[in-house]
Amino acid sequence: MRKALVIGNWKMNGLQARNAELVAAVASGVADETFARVDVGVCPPFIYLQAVAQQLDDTAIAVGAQNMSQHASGAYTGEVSAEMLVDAGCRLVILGHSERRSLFAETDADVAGKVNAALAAQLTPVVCVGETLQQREAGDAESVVSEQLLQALAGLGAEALEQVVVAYEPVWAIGTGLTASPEQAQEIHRALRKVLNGLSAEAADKMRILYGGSVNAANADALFAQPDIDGGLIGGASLKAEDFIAICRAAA
Ligand code: G2H
Repeated sequence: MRKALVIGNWKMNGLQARNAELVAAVASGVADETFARVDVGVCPPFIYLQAVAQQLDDTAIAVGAQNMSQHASGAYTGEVSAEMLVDAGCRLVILGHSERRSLFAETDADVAGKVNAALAAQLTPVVCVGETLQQREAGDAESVVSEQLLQALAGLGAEALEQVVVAYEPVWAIGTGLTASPEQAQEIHRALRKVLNGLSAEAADKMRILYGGSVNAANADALFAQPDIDGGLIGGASLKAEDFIAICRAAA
């Protein structure tokens, strides 16, 4: 059985005082036994990673970054390496989020390079894939996300694959209030599991595939009830402790 995982992607939101409040509320909200059945993570902006990691030091909540460089070190102004993230207390890193792909021109090859760099530093990569509305309407959703996944994971063996988390985030559902129906999401999750199965049957069964895209306290239960949905990557709703805790409870 795969253990559920819920990760908050704060995107470019929050300042120190607000972060400290949010983190304290989430930490106390997910402290009881029910939540032992779900892994929880939060991904603040780079500059706050260390402070949040320190605040969560004595909890089970993992801290992650929203992006990183594929390079180990050197003349890459403005970039942050996997090793630096680990040094700051991170255990996770979101890679290939559609906002990175569309706003910052990240390619599948960039994502693959980052996945390898993250694994080499023992960081858990959370690899995002998702189709645009246009691609879905053309009937290409499954082939688009399958290809993104294959490219991101190219060359990885079973042992490495088991360290990877996949997140299906339909671009048309991100921050729009539109959510894929549980059935639509399950259909793509099943297809992604099949792709993983083609890479390693053993790993595919263990790998967690999260759903992301306007998940909230009201729709989380039905999404997480689907057999191939192993939790969520939560944007807007992760900025409100009460909502994020409710979503974690739905996954537990
Ligand atoms: C998708 C998601 C979190 P939201 O980007 O990664 O954001 O829940 O706001 O749609």
